[in-house]
Amino acid sequence: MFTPDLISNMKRAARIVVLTGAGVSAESGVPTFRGEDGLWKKFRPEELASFDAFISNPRLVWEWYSYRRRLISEVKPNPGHYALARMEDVVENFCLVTQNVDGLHRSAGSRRILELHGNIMRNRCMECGRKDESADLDVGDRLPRCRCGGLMRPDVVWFGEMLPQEILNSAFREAEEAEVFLSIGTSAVVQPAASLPLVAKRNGAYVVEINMESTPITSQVDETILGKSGEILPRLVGEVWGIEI
Ligand code: BV8
Ligand code: ZN
Repeated sequence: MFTPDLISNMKRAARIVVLTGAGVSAESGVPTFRGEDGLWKKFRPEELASFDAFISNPRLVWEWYSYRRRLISEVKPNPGHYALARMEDVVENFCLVTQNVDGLHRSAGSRRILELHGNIMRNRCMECGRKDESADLDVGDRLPRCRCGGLMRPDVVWFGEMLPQEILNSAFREAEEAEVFLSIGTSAVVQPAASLPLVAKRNGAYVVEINMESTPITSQVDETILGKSGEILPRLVGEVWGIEI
């Protein structure tokens, strides 16, 4: 299933960086964004995952996030998440950069995680910036407010918003120093996350894409393995490090 190049590069690598997207959570039952059952099929990103959408209709946006929070609260990590958590145990320098906001990597035991787009279960005050990790799943008949009176928003990065600078800088530094870079379950269209595999490639990393379909970076990576991450990743850690998931 895996090329000798992939196996030897993974075995030898002291620094492995992984970028994940919604595809890694698909087998847990979390709908992806752009796939057949994708979230964006029902709603358009500009209508919901944007600051303007929130300002013009906070209740609609809050209901969309509550729907997603409830869905995510009922799902579990899948073997792909667990395989990445075990990879971190055996690789000297490992970093997991995720675009996902569902928190499933942490639930699966991953530790060194850079959440590029925030976390859907956390609220942030629009006035004072206070963060609240214990956000309610459902939005009640009154929109959530901070003790300062400010309106709370989901602590995620919307389109047109800057990613958290510190986290983004770390992600680029990790990509520059990676010996092996895995891009998993992402359509590689959202920037700046989608440029990370190419930064790794430009700096000499062996770059492998694991996805259900080819993407805009497929022609620029060393290898693309088409298939489900929940099946491929356990087989990969099994073959490289003898890990049983
Ligand atoms: C920014 C959080 C700088 C919220 C998300 C025009 C106007 C405004 C902005 C732009 C513009 N043109 C370009 C931009 C930049 C924009 C962008 O990239 N747009 C794209 C769509 C063209 N980016 C931004 O706005 C970013 N900020 O640039 O700031 C700036 C600031 C001010 C002014 C100018 C510039 C912010 C981007 C972050 C947006 N927030 N999410 C929320 O979740 O509600 S993005 C959203 O997409 C998720 O985070 C998601 O992770 C991310 C990427 O999608 P994927 O994860 O790849 O998911 P997708 O469904 O697309 O693909 C899944 C893949 O998995 C598929 O390929 C499928 O085949 C595969 N798959 C499915 N099942 C499996 C599988 N693979 C393996 N196994 C399986 N089982
Ligand atoms: Zn506040």
